[in-house]
Amino acid sequence: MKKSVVASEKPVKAKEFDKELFKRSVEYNVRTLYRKNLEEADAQQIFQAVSYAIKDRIVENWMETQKAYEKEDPKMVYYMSMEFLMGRALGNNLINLKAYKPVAEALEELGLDLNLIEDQEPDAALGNGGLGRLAACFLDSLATLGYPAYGCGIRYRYGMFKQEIRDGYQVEVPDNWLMNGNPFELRRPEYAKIVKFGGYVSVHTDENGRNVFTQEGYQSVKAVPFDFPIVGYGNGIVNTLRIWDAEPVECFQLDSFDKGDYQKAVEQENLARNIVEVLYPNDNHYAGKELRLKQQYFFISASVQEAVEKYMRKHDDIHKFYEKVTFQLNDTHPTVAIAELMRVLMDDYYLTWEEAWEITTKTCAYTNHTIMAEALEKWPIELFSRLLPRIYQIVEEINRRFILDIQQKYSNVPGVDVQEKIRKMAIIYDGQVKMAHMAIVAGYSVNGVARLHTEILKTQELKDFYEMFPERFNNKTNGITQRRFLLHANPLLADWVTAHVGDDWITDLPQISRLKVYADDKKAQQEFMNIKYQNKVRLAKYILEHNGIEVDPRSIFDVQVKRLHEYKRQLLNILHVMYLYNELKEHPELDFYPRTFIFGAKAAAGYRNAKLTIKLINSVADVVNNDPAINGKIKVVFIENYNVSNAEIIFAAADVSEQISTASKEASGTGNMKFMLNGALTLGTMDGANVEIVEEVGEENAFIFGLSAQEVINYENHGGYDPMEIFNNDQDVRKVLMQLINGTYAPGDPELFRPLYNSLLNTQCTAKADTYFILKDFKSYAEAQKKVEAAYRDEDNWAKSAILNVACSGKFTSDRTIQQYVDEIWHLDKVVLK
Ligand code: 8GP
Repeated sequence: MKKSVVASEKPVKAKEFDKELFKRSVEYNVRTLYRKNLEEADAQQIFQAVSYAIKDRIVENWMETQKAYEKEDPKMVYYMSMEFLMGRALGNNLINLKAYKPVAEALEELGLDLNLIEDQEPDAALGNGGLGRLAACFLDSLATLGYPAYGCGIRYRYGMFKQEIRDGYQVEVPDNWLMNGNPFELRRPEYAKIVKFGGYVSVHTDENGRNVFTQEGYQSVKAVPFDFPIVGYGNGIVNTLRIWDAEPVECFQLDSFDKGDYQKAVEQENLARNIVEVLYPNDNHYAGKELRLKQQYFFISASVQEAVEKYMRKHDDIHKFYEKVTFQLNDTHPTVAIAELMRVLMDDYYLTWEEAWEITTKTCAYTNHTIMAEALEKWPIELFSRLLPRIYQIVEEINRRFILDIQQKYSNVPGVDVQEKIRKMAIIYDGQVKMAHMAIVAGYSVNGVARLHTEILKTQELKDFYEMFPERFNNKTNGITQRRFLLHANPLLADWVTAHVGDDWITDLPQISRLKVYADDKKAQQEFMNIKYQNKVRLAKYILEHNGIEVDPRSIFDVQVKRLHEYKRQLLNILHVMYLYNELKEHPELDFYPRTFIFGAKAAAGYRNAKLTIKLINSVADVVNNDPAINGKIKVVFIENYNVSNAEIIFAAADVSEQISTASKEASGTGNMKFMLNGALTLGTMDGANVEIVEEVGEENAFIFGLSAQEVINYENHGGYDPMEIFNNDQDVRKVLMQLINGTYAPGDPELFRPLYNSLLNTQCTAKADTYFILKDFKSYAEAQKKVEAAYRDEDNWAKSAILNVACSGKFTSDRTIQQYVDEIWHLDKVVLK
């Protein structure tokens, strides 16, 4: 680990929380913001007043931190991401200020309930799922560990859509999260930047004989940053998430009317209005929309310009930029940063190509988050070059030089077809710009997000690149912040853990392993199960309020919450529920342990099979939940609008964590870790980070089933497998599949679920069937589910396994992940405020 820099002299962290002062400032804020007193203010107004009071405290630490960074001039990481799925800020800020309990007490003295106040805050849902939430966990860990960092992103006016379920279907409702204003953000117009789109590039030679490239005839947008404080846990550090808003440049000058530029001015205004309007709601899928590329370049250009300017405010030698700055590219979405940095260095700082390349390739590092082919970003040349003409020139040159490198490396290697290498590896090929290739060619580090995922990258997806640049590849298994997902989300369990092993786990999660000695302790087991029960009661109440479904907290809570995607196989889960229901109907005497199957998932708006799966889950719920013949033994619940806030309630209440992706498809998963931390047992495939979870907790404390990644890959390499064989030979499977098309769950429209049926069987043989091996894994899944039931009947042993899951979750803190990024990629120094 690297040395610590001790910066500020002033003690900022030990400041006692002054309850009376806090109460006065809440009252004062209500008065000055709304001209009301506490009794008159409504819940939202109180939320605002409380948040402003907390922000006042944060701002002091924020200034201290930034002053320390200014003084010590440490190296900084810029975490560049299209998505930051932050969730709510108030509760988290209180937790990290170590002020949660005193604030709750102070509010109680004012007759207010902190929980209800927290519920007034809309989620900052500037992300789709795993990738965006990972970015948020990373920011929390960076601040808590005291590493200088900026998050760089977009201030979408509308975040991830709100999901309503109407008649069993998902309906997308705009998420107007800024409607009431955001108390924690700070607008920073003094750091605004101009970002240019379109036009053409003219070249002329200057007096020194240098080629000067100028973009002309372009449209421009003003990027205005909004800063969010990222509070470290109990250390006084406050980092910044900087997200960019778009405004039109002020250019309505009279002479431009005269020149007929009125049209252009209007277009610029529209561009500004559209560019940050909405987050694209696709997870693990690339839609190729022009506006999306505009969004990417917009926030990247602004962030890169700011990073360079900030550096130059303190230094005079741009050549050493990479000593103070590193860019982590969160998937390929921010990859234009590579060409943009080249552009700034060459066009604004007059560096040569070689000088600029040297700096860029020491600055940029890339994380890959998925191997799903449909997620790989490839932009048509026509679009890319029209929108970003100068950037395209630079990408072309990177590509030209890279192809020379390939030729040089492989021309004389026997048995290597150089043309084939170029075809597979070029950045520009077949009319497309391949962003992942650029990220690897220009990045000094390429990492996957779980051990298995990184291995698959090295041996399959990115094999050629690994062969050429083996030293760049490394693994960083994902992690999650225990401060949000245990300390805040599950206060009962958090207190219980602290009572048994002290509170070091809050900043040093591996300490939680000291719980292991309690795994066999009968009293501890009972206490644990009692806490789980209370959390199930809390979730049952949420479900009743939000879904109108009554569930029994004594049943097994079997939960699958995550984005809806075919590879995540929610369909396997619900087909199995249909199978169980058939069993119960045929054998009413069956000794069946009551089970509540809980789903939560948003589907991309244009993803037909995903949306149909939601409808299927709700249709099955309708039938099963209302059939008195099964006596409430199975309940199916689809939780509307799964998001970070309700996730916190859901994880705490889960007994079984469904992590059932087709092996090799889930890069890591992070929900799996949140469940484990809250003492749920994993029912999963050997995929993503499940592999490492099982390694930590032991296979006897999880339920593993299904094909291995290698088996899946082998089938894929041989054209798949034949699901008809299973259909023909397995009566149970056949019955369930027939129920998809005989109206059992859609009496008015028996054909409704035909597309799902076809995706599994494809009787017309027009496309591959069951590409996600649902039928192939069905039996093995059903057997694992039987084991779950048997295991749950032995309550002591279940409690033991659950406690061991909590105790063995230490590896999966994002603090560990970030420390590895720091040690092995970024090489930052800690800043300690004294
Ligand atoms: C996800 C992966 O699917 C998941 O396994 C992993 O845990 C997570 O990233 C964090 O590493 N990928 C995405 O969320 C993703 O590709 N999203 C794109 C739409 C942005």
